[in-house]
Amino acid sequence: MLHAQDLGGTWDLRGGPVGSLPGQVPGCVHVDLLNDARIPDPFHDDNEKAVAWVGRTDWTYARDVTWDGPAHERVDLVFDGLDTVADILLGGVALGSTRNMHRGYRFDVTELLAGGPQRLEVLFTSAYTEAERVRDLLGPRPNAYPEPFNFIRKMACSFGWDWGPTLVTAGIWRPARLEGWSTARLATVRPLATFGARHPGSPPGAAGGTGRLDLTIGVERTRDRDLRARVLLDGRLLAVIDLPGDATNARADLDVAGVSPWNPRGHGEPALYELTVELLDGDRVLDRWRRRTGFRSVAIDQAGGGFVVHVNGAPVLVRGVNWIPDDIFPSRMTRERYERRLREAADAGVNLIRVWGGGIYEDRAFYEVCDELGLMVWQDFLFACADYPEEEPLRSEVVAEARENVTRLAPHPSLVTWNGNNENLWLHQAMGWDGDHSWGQTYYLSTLPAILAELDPSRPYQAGSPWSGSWDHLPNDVGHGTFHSWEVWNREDYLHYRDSAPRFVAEFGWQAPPAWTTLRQAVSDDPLRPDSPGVLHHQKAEDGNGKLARGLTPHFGSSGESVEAWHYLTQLNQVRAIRTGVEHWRSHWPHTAGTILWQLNDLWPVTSWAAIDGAGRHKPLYFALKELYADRALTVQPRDGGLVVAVLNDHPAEWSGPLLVERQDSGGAVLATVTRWVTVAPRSVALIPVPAAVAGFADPSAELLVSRFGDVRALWFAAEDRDFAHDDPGLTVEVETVPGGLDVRVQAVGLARDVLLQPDRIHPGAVCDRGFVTLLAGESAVFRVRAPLDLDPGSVKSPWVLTTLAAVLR
Ligand code: BMA
Repeated sequence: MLHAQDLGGTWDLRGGPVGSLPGQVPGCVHVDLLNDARIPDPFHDDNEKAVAWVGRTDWTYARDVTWDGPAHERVDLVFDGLDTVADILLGGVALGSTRNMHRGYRFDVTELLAGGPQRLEVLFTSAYTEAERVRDLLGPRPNAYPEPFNFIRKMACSFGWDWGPTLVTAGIWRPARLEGWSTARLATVRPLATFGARHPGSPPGAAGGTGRLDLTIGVERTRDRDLRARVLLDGRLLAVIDLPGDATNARADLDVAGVSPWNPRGHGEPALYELTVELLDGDRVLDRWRRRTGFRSVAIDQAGGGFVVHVNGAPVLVRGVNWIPDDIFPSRMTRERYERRLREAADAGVNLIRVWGGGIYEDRAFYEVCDELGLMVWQDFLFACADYPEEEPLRSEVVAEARENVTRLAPHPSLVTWNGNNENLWLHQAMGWDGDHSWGQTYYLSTLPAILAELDPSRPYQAGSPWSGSWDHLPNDVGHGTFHSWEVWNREDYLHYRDSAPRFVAEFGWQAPPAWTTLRQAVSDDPLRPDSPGVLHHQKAEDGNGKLARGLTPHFGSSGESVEAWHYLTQLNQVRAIRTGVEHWRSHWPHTAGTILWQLNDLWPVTSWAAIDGAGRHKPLYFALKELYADRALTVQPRDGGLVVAVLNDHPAEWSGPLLVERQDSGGAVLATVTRWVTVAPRSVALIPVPAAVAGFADPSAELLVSRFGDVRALWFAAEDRDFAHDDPGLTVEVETVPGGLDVRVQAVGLARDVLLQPDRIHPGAVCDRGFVTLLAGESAVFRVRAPLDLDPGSVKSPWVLTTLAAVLR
């Protein structure tokens, strides 16, 4: 049986001016330097600049290795990931060189280790050296940022992005081990599991159906011999596959009766099965591979320019978020962190995560948690915002990396679609990045589709995001395929989200600063201002603060008297913007078949489009997402010169009941009212016109529409906040100490708009269960504040803990 010996732990790290220090495997130099107090925290103030030398330095990780396992015909040295440019030496003998972070490497070290312990050295050359060498060799290529990330196969955003620092690290970022084996080992196992797919149109979605398992096995041998592979599903024998003589490949296409489908969230259970493949020599198990997989079929219906994801034959409204690496040093990620972040997404109503192309192919744990949670994954191939050369030495790296990751991720039912790149087709066209150079088009339109046709025909592929399906239309065409909505944030106002109904919105976003404590802990500016140096250093977007300020003016008239007011208003504006977009687009389902928010998470403390900040704190947007991405939601929308109530029912059951629409004044007096019985079919939207008598505001500065259906409600204001009379809502606040924290009951006499409780201002470890809450006259709400230690009930009265819009604007 194959025997693995982990090489993780403490190695010797050397490089540059620092001499020697402990280096962790898996890990990276920045984290090692930080742990050994050799560099300041690069997340703090502008220390990012002070540590820039680390990325331009060469580093060596070394240790002694001995094979401690049982005697075997072969011993391999295996790296699951090296970041990035490395020469590997064992006992002074060169094993090979690497230049791709997104691949694994394996070296036969049988003879070198036969004689006892040897020194293993991994010599990293600065990624800049290699990227600049390749750039000099192939000639420059345009890209969106002034760093050479498109000349090296390394996480692009480690070179900085419009939400991220430039921290170009190096290291053995994924596990390393020795593997001893004899006769043969399983080199690849590639299961493509679909549900009811043998006859297209056969019953979808139902339990107890037939799955199909298209299984390909690759073996590496030391000797020719008749072998077999035994395939089990949850312990049930599915097949025995022969690998006669010198065969290194085998394939089986199996019907699997009596399985339940894997379904995305909101569409049934995500059934998973344990798939085991055992490589046998007679009755002896040589190697064993085990993963959980699931049976589901995926298609994207692009008829008429649309982009509707179908899983198991049923259309799925995509409520998505874009995912960036959750840590600028991805070797720091743990299964627990993935689990926490992905559960947060699921709890917010998200059903799809897009792994963005400037990051990484994530760890197995990421996809396993998505499998379990029923979160669909859209995986970009790793190209973003640039022209990418198609020549060597990059081309063969791209091919190798794609083949390896398509194979590695094949078992995961959560992975529903592959995407060629982020914005490269669009930017090349829209920016006029012409010139006499290769730029990546061949990868997206031919290389990658050919690899998928061979290795994974079970999943749909799009050449890019955005992409209209062909060059017949511009890549970012609202009428065809995927659309990235960025003009609204960059140049317009968020009300312009309503100007069009794209077929699928794969990116859109609005910035806001992180939680107050996250900002305060990252930036020591005194006084802290929206434009003080540290705050600006933690704002990476071009003219980001200008856009934030210009975004506030049409709605609030000012950008806040104080940094606290700015912080409150920009967070509120982020919520208003995203609410405007999502509610508008959801009201156009199925024409607009989904939205993918830019972005769920951050990888350091920064002002960005994220819903969860770099310290893991929830911005108010996170809580708004729960409403926007709920199965059932209500919104008032302008349509054809009037108003409609859009009843959004992304639920398998019909939704019916009385729809009440009232016009009230801010004191709660009902000025006009209408009630109508409404029935909304499953997975659909009903648009109910609001009669002019109700929709006709007499005094927009003091009136609002309140519509109620089931247990949800929607508010509509005819005036912008700058023109609204923000009277004192007359709040009463009662604080009760309860196990684990405080329950804060807030009661309003009059309309209290956008009440916000910022728990981190009570204690850095405190959390709250809601973001902005608007109370109508006479209403109350309870904010549940929880913390790992006892909280002082009096702290709720501290400045800016509990705030209303009226208090900020008056
Ligand atoms: C798109 C994304 C990212 C970027 C975001 C915000 O370009 O794909 O590259 O961070 O917009 O500008």
